[in-house]
Amino acid sequence: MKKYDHKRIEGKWHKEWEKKKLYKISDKIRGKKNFYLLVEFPYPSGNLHVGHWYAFSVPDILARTLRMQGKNVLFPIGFDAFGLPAENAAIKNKLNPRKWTYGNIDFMRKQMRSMGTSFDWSREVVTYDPSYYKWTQWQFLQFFKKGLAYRKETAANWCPSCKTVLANEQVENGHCERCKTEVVQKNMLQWNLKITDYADRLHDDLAPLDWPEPIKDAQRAWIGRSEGAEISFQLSGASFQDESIKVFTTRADTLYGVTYLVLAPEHPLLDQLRASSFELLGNAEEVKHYIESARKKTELERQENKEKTGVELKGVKAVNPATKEEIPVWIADYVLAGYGTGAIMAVPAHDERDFEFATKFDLPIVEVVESLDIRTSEMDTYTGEGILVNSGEFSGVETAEARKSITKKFGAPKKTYKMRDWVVSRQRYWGVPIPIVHCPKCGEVAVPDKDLPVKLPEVKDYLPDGRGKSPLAKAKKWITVKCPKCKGKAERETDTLDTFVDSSWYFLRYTDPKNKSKFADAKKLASWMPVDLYSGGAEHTTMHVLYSRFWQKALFDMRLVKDKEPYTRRMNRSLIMGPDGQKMSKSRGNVVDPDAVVERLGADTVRMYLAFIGPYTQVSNYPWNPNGVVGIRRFLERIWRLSSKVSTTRTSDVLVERLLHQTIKKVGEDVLAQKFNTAISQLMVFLNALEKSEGIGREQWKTFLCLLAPFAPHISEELWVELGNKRSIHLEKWPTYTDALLKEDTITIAVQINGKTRGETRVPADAGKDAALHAAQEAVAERLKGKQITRTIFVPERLVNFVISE
Ligand code: ANZ
Ligand code: ZN
Repeated sequence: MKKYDHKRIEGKWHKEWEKKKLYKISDKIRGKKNFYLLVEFPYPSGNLHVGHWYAFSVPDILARTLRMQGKNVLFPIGFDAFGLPAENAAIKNKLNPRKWTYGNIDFMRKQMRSMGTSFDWSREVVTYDPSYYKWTQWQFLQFFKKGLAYRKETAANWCPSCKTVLANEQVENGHCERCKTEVVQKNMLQWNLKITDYADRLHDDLAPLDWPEPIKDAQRAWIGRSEGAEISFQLSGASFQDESIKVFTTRADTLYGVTYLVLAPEHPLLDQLRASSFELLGNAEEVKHYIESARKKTELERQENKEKTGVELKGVKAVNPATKEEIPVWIADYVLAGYGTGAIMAVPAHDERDFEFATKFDLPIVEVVESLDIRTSEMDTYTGEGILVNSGEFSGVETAEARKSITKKFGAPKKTYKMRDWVVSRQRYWGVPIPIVHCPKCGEVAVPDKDLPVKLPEVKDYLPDGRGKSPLAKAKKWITVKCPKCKGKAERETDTLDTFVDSSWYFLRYTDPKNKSKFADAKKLASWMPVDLYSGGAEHTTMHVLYSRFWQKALFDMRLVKDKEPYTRRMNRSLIMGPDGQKMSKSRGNVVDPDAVVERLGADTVRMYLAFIGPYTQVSNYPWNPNGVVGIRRFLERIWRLSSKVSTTRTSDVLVERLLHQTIKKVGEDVLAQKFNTAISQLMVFLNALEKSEGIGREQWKTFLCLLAPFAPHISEELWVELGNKRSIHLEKWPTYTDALLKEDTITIAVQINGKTRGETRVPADAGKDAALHAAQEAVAERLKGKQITRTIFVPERLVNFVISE
């Protein structure tokens, strides 16, 4: 017997499959249903890590199984090649991002082929390819024309030392992660997408989706819909009479308990004051100073539970519309400018933050809600529901009811969202140029379709610019254009698009990747969309999955796609940790290099080990276990050796035959449920039985190889061909099982006397009641001797209980 030489086998089959275009698919195959299995495309980091193997080779088991089960499966791959992660890595390696990315993709393609995944490479999509980003730009312009893309002053994280805008993720406790300088908030003109227009639909359309609840909950939390009321407070005092302050509250029922208002330091009223009448304030200097210091903090810091700070706007008073009393107006940074109206009504008796603030600054506290639960302690703030007190005509009314009636009388119902519009402009080089021309006469003008794509020019200096402008701003020749409208002298937009824009529609392009006249043909979209199953990382639950749902809905409204939702199902996968149970990282030295393991043990072993490591979609952390990998390798070697035991005559071992049918059923069902680990356990149980059996029938062996094929595509193909088969095992049909053969033919029945188990007996599975009772009586004959059976209880296939008189 030849030895199991994984290198020879795997190399051979990769070439063979590619030559035969085994995984190239058509959009329609008669008699077959389409299934779209999507995995998140990687960014070209340069080297495949175990996480990539886990992300691609395990879902490949599902793709292969579905194909064998008669589905026409789209299982595509590509590269998310633009964007900050790629650009930062390139800069770190002192390479032009273009060079760096191209090189990495070539390398990664080779590595990915070594996994033996059944991707249809002819549909590869690469986001930096002009034939792709032409359509990213085109779609952006559709958003622009519909008013869904707009440019506006937006607060951004600005590092005064690096002189660049930072993403939220690059700010650590208010400091730049690179130079440790304090980050400030700076208003900059930025392109935004109006995702907030879709907040309600993004929230409401989750309910009917068959997704795991935690994923839906995470999206709902991100959208952060809050239902409450807007209430206006008139200002008083000579110079502020015409002004009012609007607040957002979820507790309109507490209006009689409002003892002061608080504005965010960035509230527009303050800008207004600054322009005209700042000196009317009794403490203008103090206020200015406070506003400055608040500006230096990030939003996160301001929300942290630190000691509250704030200053009163001396000389300004507001009127509580319910009590008609004059109350003070403060500014404090625990109130955020971007949420609600940027102003709150403070109810220190029933809100903890307000209570803390009121106690610190000695502001009045008026109780207006009494708990109905007598166990509630009378200390501090009561934030629950109850009955109104001290609330004029509303005293005695329950809070829920009062919320409605007080809102009606003094304000208006209002929904607010935590989600903000999506800032998509980046002052960076490595991205899709925003296809807009700025004309001094016509303003923002869309680049005409015929001039798309606006190609990213090659530049020498691609490093982020000190003034917070994209390096493209220095490509003078590229910038200068004629205005498409008036033909006057104009300039191109120099910001590029956030990579999350590129990845918001890549799954649409897979359906028709080569189309030159549309982003995808409607027929092709119809044959594949929506995605049947989207498998990805938990870190993309909110941003990417939410952005792409928004994108899809916007395209839907423009009648460019037919589905309101892009993904029928979304599943998150678990994480592979280093052997020490910690996240793999170079600094910890616990990174497992998949290439080395593949070299030593083979791709089939690595794939199958990862599938075996634990439930795939449970979102837990599994440490890489070197012994576990070797265990799988041994399993494959046992299979290899067993092939020499195969005989042409079918074995008569009915036990093996029955187990085989049980295995077909279980493996099939488990794979569809993405329980790859238990499917493999079943294959192991079956292999044990095969090893013990006298001979192995050829048909049984063939069936077993078919079950193994999705998990270990190379070794199964090799053993398959060795049997004399001419056609690839991966074109075989999934084996079917016979129900009748699944049943155990004898079963064990417990025998009880007066409810206590006294023995057991085996009877044929199809034995009737009489036969079972007879066998049971025999099993406990000794104990029944001379006793009177008064009653017999029979639970089919489980037990017999004899009730006797003592
Ligand atoms: C009065 C009140 C009384 C409130 C009470 C709560 C309890 P969610 O559920 O997160 O939407 N709020 C409103 N705008 C704010 C802002 N820009 N920055 C900080 N806080 C803000 O929270 C809504 C509540 O958060 C609102 O209801 C408001 O305080 C506060 F017993 O109004 B409430
Ligand atoms: Zn013009």
